[in-house]
Amino acid sequence: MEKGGRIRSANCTARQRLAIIIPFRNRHPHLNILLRNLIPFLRKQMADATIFIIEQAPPTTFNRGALLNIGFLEALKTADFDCFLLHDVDLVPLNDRNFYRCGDNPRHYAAAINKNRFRLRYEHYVGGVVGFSKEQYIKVNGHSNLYFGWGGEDDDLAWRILNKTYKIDRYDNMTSRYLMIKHERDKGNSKNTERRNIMKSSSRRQDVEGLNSVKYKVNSVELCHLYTWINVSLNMTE
Ligand code: UDH
Repeated sequence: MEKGGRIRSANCTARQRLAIIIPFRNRHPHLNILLRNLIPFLRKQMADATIFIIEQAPPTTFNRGALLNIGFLEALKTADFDCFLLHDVDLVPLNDRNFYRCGDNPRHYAAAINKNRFRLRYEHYVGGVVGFSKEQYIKVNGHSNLYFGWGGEDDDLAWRILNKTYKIDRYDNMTSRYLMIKHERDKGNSKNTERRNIMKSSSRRQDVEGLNSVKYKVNSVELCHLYTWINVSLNMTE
């Protein structure tokens, strides 16, 4: 692998350059397991992929949506990526044919998770692992930044996708299987009890709140062997 966590085949030029964006705080054992599986998986798919870990500094409550927006913006400062895989740290793909590439619509990859008995949780579920081309993510204006704590940001994203007349693409149930590494709810990420209220204004604020309004400060960027590690603080004026 190249410094900063780029994987690519020596004898094949991939059509798309992928950024794998992992929102992160205090889940080191999960990250080790994921990388041990994800790197060989990407190699088999002959991907040209760079892994970015976007770590949220304390003390603010975890905000997965904002971290994914930041990952998208920071990755683009390093290279002109075509396709963005927004990837939870605790989801290990089980089928090598779950092809990490972008197409005409955003794609929800993690449709069949062991925790949900390998069934889609509900029709518009887009949690866990979802992929966008650069144009698609800009058009939906990324995730909302308003969801601090667990829940809501993924359902808000589903509406953003559908509002912009995209479909949610998925592979079949055998292909889109994942193992979720068992865990309890994290400290600093309690259930967001306001999530349903915030969702009510989802469509109204889509174009002005999201990727184009996220506020953050980059504390450090480290180009490591397996990934680029970016530590950020939220809600800071730049
Ligand atoms: N994440 C972190 N650190 C945190 C919180 C979240 O890294 O403190 C990231 C990580 O990539 C994780 C993702 O955000 O995979 C999603 O958060 P999550 O794993 O908490 O979401 P999930 O829906 O959690 O998987 C279900 C709650 C499980 C509670 C089980 C109680 N028995």
